[in-house]
Amino acid sequence: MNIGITCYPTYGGSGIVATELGMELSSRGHDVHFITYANPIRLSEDLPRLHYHEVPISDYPLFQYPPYSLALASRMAKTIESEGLDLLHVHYAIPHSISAWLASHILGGAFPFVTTLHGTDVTLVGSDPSFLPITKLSIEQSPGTTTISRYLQQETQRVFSTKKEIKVIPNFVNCDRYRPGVDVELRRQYATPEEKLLIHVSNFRPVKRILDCVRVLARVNEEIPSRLLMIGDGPDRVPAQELAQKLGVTDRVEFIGKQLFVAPLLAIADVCLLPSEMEGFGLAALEAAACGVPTVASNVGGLPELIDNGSNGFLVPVGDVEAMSAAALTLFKDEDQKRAFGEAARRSTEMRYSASRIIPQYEAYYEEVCCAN
Ligand code: GMT
Repeated sequence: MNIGITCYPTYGGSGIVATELGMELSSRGHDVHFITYANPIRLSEDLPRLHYHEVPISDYPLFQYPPYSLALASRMAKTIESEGLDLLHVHYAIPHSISAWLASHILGGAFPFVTTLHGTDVTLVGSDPSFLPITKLSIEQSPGTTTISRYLQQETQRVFSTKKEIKVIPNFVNCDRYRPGVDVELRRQYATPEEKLLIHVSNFRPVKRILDCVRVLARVNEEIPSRLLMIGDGPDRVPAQELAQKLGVTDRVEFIGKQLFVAPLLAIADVCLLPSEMEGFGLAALEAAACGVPTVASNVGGLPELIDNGSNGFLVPVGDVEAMSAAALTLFKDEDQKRAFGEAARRSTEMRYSASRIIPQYEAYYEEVCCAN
């Protein structure tokens, strides 16, 4: 097929899923056209059949807020025509879904597109009164809609009071690129062999509750010498650094910023922490699981669909630092159990969420939406 993909081309989970999906589709023989304001950061340039169409945006002085959604719709319509696209797949509803709907109408109103909802486009931004009506419209008008978990499917129907049929296609991971295997030299940069290593990956937005990661590190370090590796960046980085200072663990928490290749870093960790307030799915936990690293996470959103509490990770109430620390310490104190959890995490990922299992579900859904349109 000839597929157009629109996403946020940055470090957010939805952009990563969209970029990985495009690369998987291209490796399966599809032509994939990214229509975005910048080249997606994880996009590998040496793969065939991948194309990039930048969305130009005018900075005319009248515009206090340049109308990106409209520029995007025009670019989508132009690319559909010039490249002969079969279908558009947009990731994150706002504003991509309404832009796709406009593009379809520019071309007569029958062009097929799929909207994938990822999380905060439903739970935070989409449910904000300033965006709710337009997001509801775009979801209801989307010829195909998917969510990344059963939780988000139900939440979408509840938040937007809609009976719209929504297909669940979960997040996926390439199990060949994300795999277990400790690079001893790399690990030595962040911890000694006697120390335990916690890891966290996110965009450091308040919804991720990264200050809890620092609190957990301080707590477990009282019993077992430990370190915390923080990957990513965002608004809560400085508050987290200040907290580390206040708790006297600055030298035990390392912030290494945004990283292009997280797999080798995940693989050197003992436990991944995901204390989020909410997660549509929890891609970081899935990537850690593929690397054989169990996650201790909040018992929210789509996380219980991915983490089997007490067998491949632990789920604790949101904000319960003591429970999160106790779960990490359980694994730290019993090497055999930690290994068994890591192996179970890898096994369940291969069986349920490997790219080779999930990508065919997208392909089948594209065919279905195109045939129905
Ligand atoms: O939270 C993020 O990392 C960003 C956000 C996004 O939309 O860019 O991620 C969401 O999409 C990911 C990929 O589908 C999911 O795995 C995350 O759970 C989801 N984040 C939230 O719901 C908070």
